[in-house]
Amino acid sequence: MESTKHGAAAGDAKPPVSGNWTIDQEWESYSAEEHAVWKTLYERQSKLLPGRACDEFVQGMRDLAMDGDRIPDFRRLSEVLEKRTGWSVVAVPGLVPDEVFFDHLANRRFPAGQFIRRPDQLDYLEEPDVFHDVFGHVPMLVHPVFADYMEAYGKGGLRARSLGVLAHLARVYWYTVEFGLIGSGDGLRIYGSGIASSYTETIFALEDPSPNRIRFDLERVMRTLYRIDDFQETYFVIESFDELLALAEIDFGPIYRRVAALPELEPGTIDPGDGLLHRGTGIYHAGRRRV
Ligand code: HBI
Ligand code: FE
Repeated sequence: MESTKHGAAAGDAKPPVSGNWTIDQEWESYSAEEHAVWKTLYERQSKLLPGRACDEFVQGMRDLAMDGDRIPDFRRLSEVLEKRTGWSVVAVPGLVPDEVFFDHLANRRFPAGQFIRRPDQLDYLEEPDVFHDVFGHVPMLVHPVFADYMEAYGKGGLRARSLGVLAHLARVYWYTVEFGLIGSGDGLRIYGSGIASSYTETIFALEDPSPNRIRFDLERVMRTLYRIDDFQETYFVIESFDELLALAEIDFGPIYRRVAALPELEPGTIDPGDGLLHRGTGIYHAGRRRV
């Protein structure tokens, strides 16, 4: 069947999905309203992040030369990335199955949601859209060490899945790639995309007294449950991106076995062995639980 970009009847038809779930971004088909949503989000975050996101993130934004006026064209982002780190950005309809997701990462392709949130969803949605994926994730893929870590995560994901321990590895992804903080000479900075793509969580993660901030420790993180529907109760802090990439050198096999024998930790728990940087007041989530 012919696809049409102009027929009103085809307005909500999704592009065809291929074996690895990629679709055409169909950049020319975004409406003025969709570009306007990007602009609102982009302008808010690009003002907020300098001095809050780590320098590597801000530098990545500059190198990509994203434009506040338009949703970026993945072909252009990929040209920049391919020269820098050999990554590319491919379009997907939304969440894809774990093995598909990992296979893309293992091959240095970042699967980015093609759609953009509606104007009434500016602050929160669960499916990754083009703003979260492109604004939040792609700047760090310009950084060679982080780019290698992401590939290693894809490879590790395929392995973890075959060992039946994906939940443990997914927590590492969550608390690093999505919600990670990093120490700098000037205090804590953001590198996690779930924080960097959210106005309210940017402030909460760095400045609010409520959440715990704890030194990253691999086994500790593997044991820690997380929230997908609200701000995190705990953020884990790395010292450098080399610390992350060093994880790729470790054999996770024995670690998965050790962790399986230990109890899981609730998102807000503080454990006696923690490198506690800030003991959260917990007020934010306590308030939410009462209502
Ligand atoms: N699909 N598009 C997309 N984006 C993700 O971040 C993603 C996914 N599928 C699975 C997944 N993440 C996670 O569940 C894994 O990291 C475990
Ligand atoms: Fe994400």
